[in-house]
Amino acid sequence: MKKLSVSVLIASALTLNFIPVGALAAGNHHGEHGGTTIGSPGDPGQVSRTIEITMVDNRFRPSEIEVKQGETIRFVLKNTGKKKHEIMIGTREEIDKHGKMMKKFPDMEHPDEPNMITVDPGKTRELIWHFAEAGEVNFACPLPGHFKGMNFPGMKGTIKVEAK
Ligand SMILES: [Cu+2]
Repeated sequence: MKKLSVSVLIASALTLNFIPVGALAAGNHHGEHGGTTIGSPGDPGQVSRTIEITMVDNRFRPSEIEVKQGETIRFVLKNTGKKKHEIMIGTREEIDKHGKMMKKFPDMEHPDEPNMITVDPGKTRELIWHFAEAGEVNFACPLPGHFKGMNFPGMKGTIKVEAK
């Protein structure tokens, strides 16, 4: 029974964490926040181009990516490492917040989110994202040990969104 209560706690932590990410993205999309916006989940029928990213233990290659405002990118994530990796697209703050939660619950499994997927070793998966506004969007693998925070070296990267 003890195990059950731990799962419930983790499930609540997840729900609490994921709601603000979606809410923030939606808010930005409607221009309510100004400043940096991460964009929104992309429509597979509107893909402008494909960018391949390789996940190794523990880096993204490449880690610096450039896109143009308005583009919808199909990211093809190939995990050539021996460990499971994730990619989370977000602002620096969102990623750091999620990384801290992962440290508290290192063994948790979570379902895919529009801005976050897990890729098992040897597997390739896709994430489609629309970049609505110019600026900087960040990504990272928030798993403990892979990433210490956006201000530290680790499994993270930057997407520069060039103005139209
Ligand atoms: Cu990783």
